[in-house]
Amino acid sequence: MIIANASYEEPSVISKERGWFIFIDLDAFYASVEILQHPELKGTPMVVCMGSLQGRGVVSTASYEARKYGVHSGMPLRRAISLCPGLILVPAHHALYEEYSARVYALLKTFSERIQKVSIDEACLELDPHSEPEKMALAIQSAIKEKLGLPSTIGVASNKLVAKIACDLAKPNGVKVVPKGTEKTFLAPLPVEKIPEVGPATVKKLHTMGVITIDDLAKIPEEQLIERFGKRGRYFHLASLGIDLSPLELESRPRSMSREVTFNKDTKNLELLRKELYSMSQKLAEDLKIQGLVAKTVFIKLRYSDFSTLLRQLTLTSPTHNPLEIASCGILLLKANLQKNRAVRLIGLGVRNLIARNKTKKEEKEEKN
Ligand code: TTP
Ligand code: MG
Repeated sequence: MIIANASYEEPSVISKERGWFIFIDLDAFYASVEILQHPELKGTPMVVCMGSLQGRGVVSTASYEARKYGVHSGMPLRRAISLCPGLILVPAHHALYEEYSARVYALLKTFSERIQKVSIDEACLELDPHSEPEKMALAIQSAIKEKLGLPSTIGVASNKLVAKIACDLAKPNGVKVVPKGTEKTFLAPLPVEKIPEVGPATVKKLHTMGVITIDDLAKIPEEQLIERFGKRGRYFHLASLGIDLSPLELESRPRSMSREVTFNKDTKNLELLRKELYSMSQKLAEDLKIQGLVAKTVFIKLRYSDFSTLLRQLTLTSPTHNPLEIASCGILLLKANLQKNRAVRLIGLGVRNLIARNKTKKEEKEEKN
């Protein structure tokens, strides 16, 4: 149980026994996905970048080898190159990162249905109070590595906020458990900027108030923080005590759906590829109808014999769940992108950008009858 300071007045909520929160963040995510595509990059100082490789490009993420030179996300490429001679630059492939993100999410769902996707490479799971969270965290970390080849770090605590901060501290490739009741002492020595939402401007203000560590923050009366920062003041106060009562935001709707087939024998046969797209489009349309969804974006995946993988997508002017429309988009993408002299090992078809479908009047009437 967390003991708040004497002025805190919601004991009934605080004393209610809550479960364990497992916060997962993939390590150097975009870089790790690129390394899976190009294993020769492993162990090198490299960055995944957005924008022009020569001109005004920016670092999306840096491998941990590049971080040793001070290279980090958001840094202009020119600066990164000057800090780290020999830095390898790789252009970003967003559709591929989305795909890996979806695979990680699907894998995590096999551990617990209570899951919140926090960002493209972060998720938080909730376990019941009597589970063994450390064992679970280690099992999750191994599964992500073994099944998908990706390194990750996991923080475990009695709430989301402390679990996230623990995860941050354990990077890379670590697991950090904060035992129940030790949240405040765990946070106390850390710099205030470890609290999410305490950005550079807030840090400056806090520093002028003499607040450097989270313990310093905990000593400032709540009223003073509210006076200075409004509603966020209350959040800062609770955060400094290791309190976060926010529940998981559970997802009610899938982000994407996809189907894929791996051929027994690699193929260059366009007719066969088209046939597979048709059959996958039927299944996808069925899945969409069951969930009452329509899709705005259709994508295909092609994996050639050498395992190089290509993802291409197109966005429709009006969303659909029509199998023929989905198939036509897939075939269009296939024709535009297939390299005819290369044999295909796997083909996939998927939809994303899913929204709830408004039923037609006729369907509503049929449902009522
Ligand atoms: P992060 O989880 O913040 O960073 P990371 O996974 O690369 O490294 P680590 O978690 O080990 O510290 O972000 C996830 C991905 O989001 C990251 O791989 C690239 C992308 N990203 C950007 O494109 N720009 C940014 O400024 C940041 C912070 C991330
Ligand atoms: Mg990450």
